[in-house]
Amino acid sequence: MVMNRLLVSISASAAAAVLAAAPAGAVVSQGAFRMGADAAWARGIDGHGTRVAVLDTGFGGLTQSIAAGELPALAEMETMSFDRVNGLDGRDNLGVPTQHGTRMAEIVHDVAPGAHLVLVNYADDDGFLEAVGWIVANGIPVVSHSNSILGGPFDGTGPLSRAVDGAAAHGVLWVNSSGNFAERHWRGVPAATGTELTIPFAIGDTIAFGIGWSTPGVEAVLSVQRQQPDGTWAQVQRSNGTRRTAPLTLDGGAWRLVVIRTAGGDAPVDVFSRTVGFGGSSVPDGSVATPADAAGALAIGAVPWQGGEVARYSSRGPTEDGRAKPDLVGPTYVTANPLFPGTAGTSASAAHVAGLAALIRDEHLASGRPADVAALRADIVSRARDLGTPGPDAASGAGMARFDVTPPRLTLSAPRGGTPLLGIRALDDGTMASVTLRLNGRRLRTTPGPQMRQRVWLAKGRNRIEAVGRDLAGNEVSIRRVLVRR
Ligand SMILES: [Ca+2]
Ligand SMILES: [Ca+2]
Repeated sequence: MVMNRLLVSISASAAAAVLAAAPAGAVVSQGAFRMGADAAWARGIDGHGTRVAVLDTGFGGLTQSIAAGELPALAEMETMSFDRVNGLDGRDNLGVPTQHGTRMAEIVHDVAPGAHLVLVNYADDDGFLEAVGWIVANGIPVVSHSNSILGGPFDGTGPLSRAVDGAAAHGVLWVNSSGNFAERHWRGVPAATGTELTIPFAIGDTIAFGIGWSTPGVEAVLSVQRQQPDGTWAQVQRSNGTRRTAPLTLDGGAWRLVVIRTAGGDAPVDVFSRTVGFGGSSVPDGSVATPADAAGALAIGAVPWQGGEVARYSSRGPTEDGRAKPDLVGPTYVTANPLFPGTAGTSASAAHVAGLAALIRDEHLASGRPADVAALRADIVSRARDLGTPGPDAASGAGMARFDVTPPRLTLSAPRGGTPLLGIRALDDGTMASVTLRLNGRRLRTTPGPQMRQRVWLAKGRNRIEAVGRDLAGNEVSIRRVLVRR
């Protein structure tokens, strides 16, 4: 759940256009508009009546976020902590104070401002299982969980993934980040004598690894080794019963990671790294971690909100047992709180989709449609916009999550004359991305926003005019007109 606070490199005008649409008092994530959540708000659908549990390791910075108007008052939220040492503030997977949960809650709140937020945190596997039980017992219908646990198997059969399946069977729509591990994952057959992975370690790196396999009878361990003055390698750490290594900060020596098969025959294992990339040893396929690997989890990959390309780091399917994951992708690299621009990773994407789930549940309840997990999942997946090749793929699943599936309505005005001033105007419940004008098949101009006025020079005879409008959620419409110049 590494949260990158990268600076956003969007154009100032695009940012201004999106941020201008935000309600007063708080900045709203660009991802909300990219999903066309504003098309829901325009119809009074804001997630009210739905409790969303934001499950995380820690909620540092909560007071400041509430004071800034980025989250509702504490009295309007619920909180529950299963971290008996640090309470709701919590610590991240490496034991460091974290505001990750607060950032995620802000995103859910931006997308579904009417949803009732329940902030829940945990510190370890037992705490996670307790939290799942508490969420089920409290009948909370949507969970936003942006964390990955790196002890395998990664085939949906581990205890944490089974717990998520149980929650789903009890009516919880569990939205989970698929993980940021496409470049921090290795899959291969380790030797009994040990297979070294080439990791570009650096002084000061804090490292933590996990391993898993599905083949019965196989056992394998991770060995973190440091080179000795005489050139030999000594083991400093070994993966424990949870198939993970404890966080370790590297000093200036030479370090390596070795995967050792200790039982069973040749069989593939998956190795995940919490922090550092695997360089030339990285294997993007199969990099979806736990509990996103659970059948009951809606696993979410990452696409920067302005574009249509899956982020390089976004974990890819399939799972160890060959199931397709992620289920879909959501927007990331957003600003939901102006003090934290560029909140990135599949974490942010999953929080957006959890907010979307609250909107869609609200819509289902308001219109008398079924709002059970299967109905909501089916609706969310069916609305996704395919990215790239049609059909699900290992990087983007069913495509980009969105609420708005309605194309804009376009009007084209064309006064008579040889050089008419054409007017294009688009109406949409969501936010318009652009309008484009084509003349005789050639693109004349594309402008951001909902309208354009453009003088065109018409050739003698028939001139084919085409206006295309596209909203931020990717819905497109075009209208055509033939203008004759005598
Ligand atoms: Ca916000
Ligand atoms: Ca639309």
